[in-house]
Amino acid sequence: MSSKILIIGAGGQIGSELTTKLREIYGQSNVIASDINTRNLELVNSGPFEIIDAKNFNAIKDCCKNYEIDTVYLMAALLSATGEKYPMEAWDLNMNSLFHVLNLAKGGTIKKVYWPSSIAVFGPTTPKEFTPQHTICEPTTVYGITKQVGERWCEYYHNKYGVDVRSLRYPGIISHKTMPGGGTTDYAVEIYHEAIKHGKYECFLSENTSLPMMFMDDAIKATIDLMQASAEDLTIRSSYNLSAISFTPKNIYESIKSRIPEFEITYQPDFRQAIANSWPSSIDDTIARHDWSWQHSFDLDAMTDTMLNELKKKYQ
Ligand code: AKB
Repeated sequence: MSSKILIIGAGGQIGSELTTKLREIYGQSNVIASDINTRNLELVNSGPFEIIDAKNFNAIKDCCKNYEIDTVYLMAALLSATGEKYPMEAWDLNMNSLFHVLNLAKGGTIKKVYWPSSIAVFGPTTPKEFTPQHTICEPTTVYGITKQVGERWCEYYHNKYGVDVRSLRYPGIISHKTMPGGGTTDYAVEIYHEAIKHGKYECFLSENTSLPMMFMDDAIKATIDLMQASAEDLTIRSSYNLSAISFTPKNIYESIKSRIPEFEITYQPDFRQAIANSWPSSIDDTIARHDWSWQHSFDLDAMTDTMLNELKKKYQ
């Protein structure tokens, strides 16, 4: 299992927990974390760290050469809500960083690439329930457009140049360790923090907005399982549908309230409601379950138990 790994965007919500897990598996010195900032001190101090702007091809290339990297996880991206505020920046970062890494793989500098896609590739014309792997994808957000186009390029680089690129369409990811930044599904993390800190939460989505979600431990497991799967088993080189749970703000509120009876919620939908309305409610991930035996572990109540227990410790 010898591998030299570079994580670009290691300071982000998924990147930081992925780095910790990969360092556990492959050894600290074999996993190089990189980001444009050094705010996450745990990350910076727990193994090799490089300041890298994901838009800078030469910085990525030099790092790959210096450390003899064979595998890159490209986790840097502007998410759905931020992308609507800064469309050109989202296009620039999300697309150019992907081309940099795919071109390094095409040129033989690296052997394997992981790139996250999202349920944001779907749009209002996509079937909403149990959304299939192959279906109408007409995204209406800049973020969704970058992910849809990125998927096409991943498949193209695989078919045309033999690049071993692997990808998952993440739903909203919930964690007690790291905060998300700039997404539409962020409410499902904020709500737990506010429940513990203030006993109330004002939700920016309406109470019956159902979205696909996943606990972080499942997301990290899925990512590593996919990367460790043998190439012959993989039938999707654009991005795999991936699913665990679906719930509404009302469902998560009730799950928290059954453990914190005084918890209260109000609803004040903002511009993110339109984004949420354009996404599916649930996802059919049969192909991932078949190809590389994907299975999730956390349902809503198991997630609520873990989130509340861990956050109570954190805030005490
Ligand atoms: C977002 O809300 O933008 C992300 C995503 C679903 O990709 N969490």
